[in-house]
Amino acid sequence: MKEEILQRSIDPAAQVMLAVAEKEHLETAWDRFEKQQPQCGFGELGVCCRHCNMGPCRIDPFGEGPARGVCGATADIMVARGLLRMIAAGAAAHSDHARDVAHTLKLTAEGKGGGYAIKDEAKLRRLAEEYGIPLDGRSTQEIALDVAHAALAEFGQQEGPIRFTRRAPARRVDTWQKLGIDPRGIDREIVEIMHRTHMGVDNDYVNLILHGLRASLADGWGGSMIATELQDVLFGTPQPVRSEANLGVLKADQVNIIVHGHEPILSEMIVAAAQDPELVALAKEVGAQGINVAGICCTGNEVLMRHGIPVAGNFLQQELAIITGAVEAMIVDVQCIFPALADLSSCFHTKFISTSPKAKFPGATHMEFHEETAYDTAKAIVRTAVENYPRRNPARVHIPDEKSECMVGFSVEAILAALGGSLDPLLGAIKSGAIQGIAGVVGCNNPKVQHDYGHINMVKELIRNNILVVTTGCNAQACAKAGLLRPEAAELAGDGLKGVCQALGVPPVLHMGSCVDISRILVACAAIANTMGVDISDLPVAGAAPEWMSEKAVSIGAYVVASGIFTVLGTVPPVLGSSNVTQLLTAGAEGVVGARFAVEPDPFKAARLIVDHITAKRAALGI
Ligand code: NFS
Ligand code: SF4
Repeated sequence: MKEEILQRSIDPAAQVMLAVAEKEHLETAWDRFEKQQPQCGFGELGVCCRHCNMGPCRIDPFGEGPARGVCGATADIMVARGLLRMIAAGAAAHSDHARDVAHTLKLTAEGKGGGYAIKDEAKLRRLAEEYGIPLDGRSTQEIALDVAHAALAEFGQQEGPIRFTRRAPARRVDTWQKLGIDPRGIDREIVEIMHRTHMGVDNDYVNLILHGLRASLADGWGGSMIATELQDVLFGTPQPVRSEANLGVLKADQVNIIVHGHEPILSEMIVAAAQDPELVALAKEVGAQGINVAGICCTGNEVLMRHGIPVAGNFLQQELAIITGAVEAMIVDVQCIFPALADLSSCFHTKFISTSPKAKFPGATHMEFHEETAYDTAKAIVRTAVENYPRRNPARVHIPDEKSECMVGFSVEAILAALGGSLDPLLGAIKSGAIQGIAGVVGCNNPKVQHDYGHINMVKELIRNNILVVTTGCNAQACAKAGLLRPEAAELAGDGLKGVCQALGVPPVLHMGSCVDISRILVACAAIANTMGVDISDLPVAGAAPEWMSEKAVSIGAYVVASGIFTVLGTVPPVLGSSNVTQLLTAGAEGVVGARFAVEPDPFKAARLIVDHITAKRAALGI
């Protein structure tokens, strides 16, 4: 294998496919990344602004050229405003996803949901209680309708707190209130970012960043948490289940369908339709042995956790999946989908099918998906894939052998069940030192760094140091591919963590779901802090996003830090052009919200930062 390919990814399946891509002259994100070099230095530092048409303006980071934009905006202002707009986009993405889930719950409660049902009634009732919705003598449908309305109301709410923020310890809420960052309605906070970052509005970088934290909290404890909770109600709360991950899950003799994107509203129905006897029979008629659904990105995580549907790969493998030549349809909804997939799939028989009215792709086949007719549309989409099977060219099929087993589905409910119904055994293990602490390692891939290298090395290093890792998103898929989500991976952990995992029969790395499910990590941290009678910022916990790329990751990082959790980023955010903003995020924030960011591209050094942080937090707690 060529060194250049080995440098692009540590994943053997990705390496095989990159070699095929090169041989067949197919362009991937890595090639386009190279063509972008050198990337714009102003953009990298965050010191360019296009917020009005007196610009674009930029600031000379070397202090020789202009120090202010036409309006007088400084580097501090540009960097802070740019960061806030990233938070706005990320929070909007998660929260608009949540809105669709709440809408689906509403339609289902009204009997208009085209095939959806309420799968976790107990959770629905718990949520209803939290919202103060009466339960006695009422039908599931009535309760569900009230919960859906209550959730939907939180988007446009003008005053008063977002319900689930009150799951946080009282001291945390108190901090938010004192800082004026206790979020109001979700949409309101996002709109206020757009207002404040308009030309000539908020020009105090501290005031800007504080509002960015407020909007991010509306994502983490609002939009994302609503998405997670209502998805559990509709599709079931994940429980441990075994599956497989990596491109080797594609099958040479079956119709392969990839679901890629984010909202299980679509992928759940595709999974169901792929099991429809009529379509399975059709697959046999066209010469296939069956229909194989596999996931990429977070919608893949959703159906992996709830149905054991295998994962074909993470973010940077979306093109590689098509290059296997064995994919009949790549079905997408929203977020993290390369527009490049249209051209690439046209080099194969693969149908690239878009489904969301919010996300169209030139060159894609658009089969619009609406909740009311969900199952019928899902069937039509799966039928298109099946009918495409005879067009596959077997001479161009390259499915790599690589795949790994995984155990996934560790919702907070599932973790509690594994612990025998109470957090006490976990707290005991933390107090005894068998488990030193907990790290949430999450986030994307990014061609700026070797694919999966940061994810895997950081996670291995942490478990070796007896730090339990909880994971979501594309990190979770990296871990699945690398075999770290198997109970046997406990062998790679330090003795303490290994003992706990072996006693419970769980992996040292717990897959908690998709990126909106980082809300599950918040819920777990809040529950631990409440049980111990401390704030989240007192806990021996940390967060990390070793290969992040998305604006959603910026919102996540912001709400994790604003929740009191030290967070290490592996790729550099566009803030270094302002030493004041950089200083605030990586140091000053500690005195404000009890946590800060660090940036460390080397996963070994980053893991060390986390180990040291956890050691210090343990000492402060006297454990
Ligand atoms: Ni999260 Fe999950 Fe992956 Fe990054 Fe995209 S899929 S929502 S944004 S790339 S982890
Ligand atoms: Fe330039 Fe100010 Fe307009 Fe930004 S807002 S483009 S810095 S004049």
